[in-house]
Amino acid sequence: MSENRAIVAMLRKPREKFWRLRLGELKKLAFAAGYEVLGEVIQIKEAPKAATLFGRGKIEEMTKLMDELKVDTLIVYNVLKSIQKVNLELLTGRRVIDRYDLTLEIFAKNASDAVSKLQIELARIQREIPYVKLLTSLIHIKDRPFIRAGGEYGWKPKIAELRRRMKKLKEEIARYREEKLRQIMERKEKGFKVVCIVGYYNAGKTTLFNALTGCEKPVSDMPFTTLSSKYAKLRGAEKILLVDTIGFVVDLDPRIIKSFEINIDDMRFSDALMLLLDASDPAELFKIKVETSLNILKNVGALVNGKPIVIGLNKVDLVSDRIDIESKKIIAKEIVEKVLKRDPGSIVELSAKERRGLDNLIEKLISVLKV
Ligand SMILES: Nc1nc2c(ncn2[C@@H]2O[C@H](COP(=O)(O)OP(=O)(O)O)[C@@H](O)[C@H]2O)c(=O)[nH]1
Ligand SMILES: [Mg+2]
Repeated sequence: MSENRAIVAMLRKPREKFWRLRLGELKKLAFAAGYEVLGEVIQIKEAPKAATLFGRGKIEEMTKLMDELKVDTLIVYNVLKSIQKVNLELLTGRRVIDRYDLTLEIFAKNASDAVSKLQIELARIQREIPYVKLLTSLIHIKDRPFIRAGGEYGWKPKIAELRRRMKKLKEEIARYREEKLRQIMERKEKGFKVVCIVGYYNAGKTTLFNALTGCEKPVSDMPFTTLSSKYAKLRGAEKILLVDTIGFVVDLDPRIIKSFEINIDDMRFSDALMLLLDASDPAELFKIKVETSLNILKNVGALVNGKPIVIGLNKVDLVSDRIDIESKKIIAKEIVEKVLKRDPGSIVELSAKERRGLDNLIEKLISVLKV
């Protein structure tokens, strides 16, 4: 059986909206993590089963499908509790991962710098501890006659080791964070203004960053190509720095956001945000992205004290219909008004790839920063 053959499964409520879209995004993540998704199973249910998420019949159906398709990984859209994960693994005989694990797998694949690696390891350990605890306690029940042979005590050192490692990682990350904050303060003291480019993956943030700074950071349509943040001077402006950082994904788990605190600091301590949107997204997805981006930014404290936010509608080269572009501008404007209770001003149309609309954007950035 190939390691990378998978099916996806989702539990959704009867009247859940946009589930097809969300499942589609999960499949894109799976693809980015290196999986071949060969099938899907959906259960429509008001409330999940506490112990297994899915019902028995559905689990049998999944197992049968995985046998037929020779699949050994079950990717679950819903974020699983440890008990649900363990039970699904026992019942299906497959490796089971959820949306959270999947995101971490992509991070791990793409992390090249030390601090991203540390942050990922921490997130993984935080996930692993309750799982290992539960798993070993189950084994311990099953092997009751052997408790004395190390069953009971066997897992305790493992958990202790994970806890020690977790403590060490937290300390190391804190040191990086301190250093990072020191650099941020130093830039401020030197009179630099910082614009942080934010938005979903694939919006074109890195392409725009490269076009505006002359850098050559790698660009791709895969999520989380950019993990570490990079600062560079905006061309034509001596005192403005741009920072390109990690992108959002649909249904991003708050714990993942938390584990990328260092990147979030770039958003928090910037003088303005540049929210980049993809004009070629279908309207419903576009809406979800604008709304969640703003909510994440608000929740992490990146939009306090009336910090200016410039909204860029990128990839207009892909949209030939003028009405489509205008309607997306209206959607974005309405959502900003609803979520932030303020007027975003004019929304800048651009094509980072074809370098259209960039002068207009630079002008707008300079004007909101009042430099
Ligand atoms: N057609 C078109 N493609 C773009 C544009 N900007 C970026 N892209 C493409 O979109 C994909 C994602 O770009 P990237 O800059 O890595 O996005 P990021 O994830 O937001 O950093 C790449 O394949 C880019 O070539 C644009 O203005 N027009
Ligand atoms: Mg990028």
